[in-house]
Amino acid sequence: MTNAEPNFYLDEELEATEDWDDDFQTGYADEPDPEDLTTGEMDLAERHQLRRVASLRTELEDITEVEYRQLRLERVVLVGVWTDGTVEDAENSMAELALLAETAGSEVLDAIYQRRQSPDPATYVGRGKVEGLAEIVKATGADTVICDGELAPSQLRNLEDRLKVKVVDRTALILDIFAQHAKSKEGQAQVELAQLSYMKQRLRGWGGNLSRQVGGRVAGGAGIGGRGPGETKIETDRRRINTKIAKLRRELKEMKGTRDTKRQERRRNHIPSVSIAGYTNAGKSSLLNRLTDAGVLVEDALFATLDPTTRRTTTADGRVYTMSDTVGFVRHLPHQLVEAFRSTLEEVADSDLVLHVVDGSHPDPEGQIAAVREVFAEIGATDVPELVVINKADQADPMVIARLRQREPHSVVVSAKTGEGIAEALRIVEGELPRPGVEFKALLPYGRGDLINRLHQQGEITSMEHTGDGTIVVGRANPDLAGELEAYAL
Ligand SMILES: Nc1nc2c(ncn2[C@@H]2O[C@H](COP(=O)(O)OP(=O)(O)OP(=O)(O)O)[C@@H](O)[C@H]2O)c(=O)[nH]1
Ligand SMILES: [Mg+2]
Repeated sequence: MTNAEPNFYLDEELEATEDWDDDFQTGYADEPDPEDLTTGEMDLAERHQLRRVASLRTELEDITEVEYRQLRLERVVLVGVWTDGTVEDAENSMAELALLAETAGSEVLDAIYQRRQSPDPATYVGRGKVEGLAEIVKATGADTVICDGELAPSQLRNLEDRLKVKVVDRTALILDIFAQHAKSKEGQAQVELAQLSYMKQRLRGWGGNLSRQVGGRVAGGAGIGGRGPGETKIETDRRRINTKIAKLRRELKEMKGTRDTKRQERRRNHIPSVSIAGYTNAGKSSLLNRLTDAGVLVEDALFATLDPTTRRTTTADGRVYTMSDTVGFVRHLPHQLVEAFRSTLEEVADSDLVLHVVDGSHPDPEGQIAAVREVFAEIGATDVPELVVINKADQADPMVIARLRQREPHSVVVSAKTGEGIAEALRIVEGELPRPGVEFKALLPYGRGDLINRLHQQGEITSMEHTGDGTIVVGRANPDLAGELEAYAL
């Protein structure tokens, strides 16, 4: 796998956003024929294409770029500190870090972890272990070390000094994936805001660290976590970061305004909303596609979806509601991201029902459920009714499914791949949509077919009888509609 175009150079970022009012999407030489593909397939094709283009770019500005381009193909060694839990927990955590690294475009050469009470304040792994780590780095020819946690700037610096390669933490890695995957203007602004707040906290920390700026194999700017500013101009950079952060916040606020308007409109029309949430790669987008024919991007990669997609759909009896797919969660989701994505995540908190998708074939589905619920708590979504959707039943161990069913009685087992359980899931969802609040009985003249239509879409019709004077309808409606029916009440 190759890395995408490094996408975070401060100077470029600051300039690139000057003309943000223009369309962000740029064309590519050989785009797939849009006629033949769903939006999701197009996104996927575009994403793969973007990567390929980045790595195959041939024009060189000067000779030093030859070396520089090789650096982008990151060859990484993973390092973890295992403080509590079982050996499996530690291995799962490292396996996830490896997936994250691969999603970012790196090649994982080796992974090691150490059991310790807590990470070493100076060097993350124990000081005595740094030597051994340096040997592994040398033997494998790695150019980057990724630590499984959020490291203090001094820890990163100390490790870099001793290992002589670039060292990044899990937070920087996740930010990097988000940066590669952000597609909409809002998504890009959110990721950039998160990156800038991460960098701002670290400007001082990188101050004395030449390797971030020049020299050796760790030339400035390349690859994961290297998208920060150099050590020079730190003060000006800090000022520019602050200005940029303020600008992004303003822009995000405007974008949120547009979304709020749409949401209010939905509220006014009493259209119930269902959110699909869950751990990254659980199958949320696949489920949305299954449930609504949405045709959104599905990829075996972490954080494939960053931009929320909302689809309008109807129940078997014709009631309209919306279903939205959104960004996936992960253990220790960097708080800068939760903050930056808050307005997107608030939609989950604001919905009438959350479908919490969990990958039943994952080694630790319970751990994923717990991690997702932590984020629910952070975004104020704990009061929203939740249906646990145990996905990937086609490849999950039946014993694990039974265990999950027992722990999570309010759940349904499905396979978005084969369609198993989907009808049942829809039935439960429809049953849990909020019911219109007002009961009514009315005699509608034949000229008011419009009211009957609206009752089908927004209300609930219990019985309907055609008489000589009109149609007698009994059912439930929302206050607005019930008000309009008042004139014909029986
Ligand atoms: N075997 C099997 N694979 C599935 C099923 N549902 C989804 N997948 C696969 O799981 C991977 C992730 O699916 P997505 O729908 O992209 O997952 P997501 O939760 O939207 O992931 P992110 O957007 O990255 O957070 C893809 O390779 C899907 O084909 C299922 O029921 N069975
Ligand atoms: Mg998705």
